[in-house]
Amino acid sequence: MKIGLVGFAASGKTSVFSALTGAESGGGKGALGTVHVPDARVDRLAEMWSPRKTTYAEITFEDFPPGSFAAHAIAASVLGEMRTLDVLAEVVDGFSDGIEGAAAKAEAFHAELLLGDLGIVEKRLERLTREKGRAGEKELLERCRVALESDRELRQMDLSESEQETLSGFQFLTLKPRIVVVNVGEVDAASDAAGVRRNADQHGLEVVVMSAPLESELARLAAGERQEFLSDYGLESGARERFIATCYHLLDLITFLTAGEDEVRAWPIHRGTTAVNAASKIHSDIARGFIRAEVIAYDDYVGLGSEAACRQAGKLKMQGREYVMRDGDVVHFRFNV
Ligand SMILES: Nc1nc2c(ncn2[C@@H]2O[C@H](COP(=O)(O)OP(=O)(O)OP(=O)(O)O)[C@@H](O)[C@H]2O)c(=O)[nH]1
Ligand SMILES: [Mg+2]
Repeated sequence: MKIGLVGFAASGKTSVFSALTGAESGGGKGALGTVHVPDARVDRLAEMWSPRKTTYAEITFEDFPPGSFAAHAIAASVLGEMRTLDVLAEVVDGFSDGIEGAAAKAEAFHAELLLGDLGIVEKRLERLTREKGRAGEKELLERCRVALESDRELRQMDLSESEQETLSGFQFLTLKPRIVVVNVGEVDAASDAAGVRRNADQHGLEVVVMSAPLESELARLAAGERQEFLSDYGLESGARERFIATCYHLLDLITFLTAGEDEVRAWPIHRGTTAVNAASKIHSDIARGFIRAEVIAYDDYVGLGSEAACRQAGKLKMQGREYVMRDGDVVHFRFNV
C-alpha cells in the first residue's frame, strides 16, 4: 500500500515522513520510505514455525520534493501528480500558529482539492456539449458539480458501482481515501485537534494528531523506555501505530495469514474479499488453479497449537472460491496449474 504525503509548503510533510518511516527523505523526486505493520499474530506464528522468513504487511510513504506545494495553493502539475496516488495523507501545520491555526489551514487545503476536481468536472461538461459521452455521464457529472460547489467531497456522494466506474478514469482527488495528519508542537501532542476534527467530519475524513519532532525522539529510544516517554506527553501509543490503525480502519482492511516453515506472512485485504481474490494476492497462478482454501481461525490455531490438532478437532475448514475471508484466517490454498 502506498500513501502520498501532501500538504501546503512547510507544513511538515518531510518531517512526518522521517518520523513515521525513520528514513531520510533525500528531497529527490518521490522519496519512498516503508514501515512494517506490527502484528502480534505474525510474531506468535513465527515462534511456532521458526520460518526462514517472516513478512509483515507494509505501508510505503511517498514524499514530494521540497517546494512542490505553495503556501496557500497547489499548482496544476502537482494536482496531476496527486491524482496518481491511491491514498493521501494530508499534513496540516499545527505547530507554527499552534493548534488553533490548523483548522483554517486544513479547510484551505480541502478547498484546493474541491476546486481541482471542479475544474475537471467543468472541463468535461464543456466537452460534453460537443461530443457524446457515456450513458448517464453528463447527469452524473452535473451531480458532482453540485456536490463540489456545496463543499462536499465526491467520496461523500451516494454512488452506485457503475457510477464509481464512470468516475474512476478522472482520478478525482476528493474521491480518494484521505487521512488528515495534524502536525503539532510537542506541547499539543495529546490534543484532540477538535477544530480540525469538526472540519474533517464534515468531509468524511480521518484525523491523526502527531508531533513530528517528538515521534523522531521516540523512535530513537529503546523499546523499554518508550511507554514512559509517551505517558509523559499524555499519549498511549506512538503516531506510527495510530496512523496504521487509522489507515486500516479507513480502508476497511483485514488480515489473513499464511504459515509454514518457509514463511510466516500477513496479507492485508479489503473486508469482503473472497478466497479466490485473496489467493490472487499471493500469486495469480494460485487463483487460476484454485481448488480450495483450508482455513483455520487464528485463535484455534494458537489455542490448539498445530494444524494437525486443528484438523482433528474439526477446526480446519475447507472453503470454496466464494468464501468471504475473515480477519485472522490462517490459510493454505490448494491449487493446480
Ligand atoms: N517546531 C516545529 N517545527 C517543525 C515541525 N514540523 C516541521 N517543522 C519545521 O518546519 C519546517 C518545514 O518542515 P518540512 O518537514 O520540511 O516541511 P515540508 O512540508 O516537507 O516542506 P516542503 O516540502 O518544502 O513543502 C522545517 O524547518 C521543520 O524543521 C514541528 O512539529 N514543530
Ligand atoms: Mg518536504
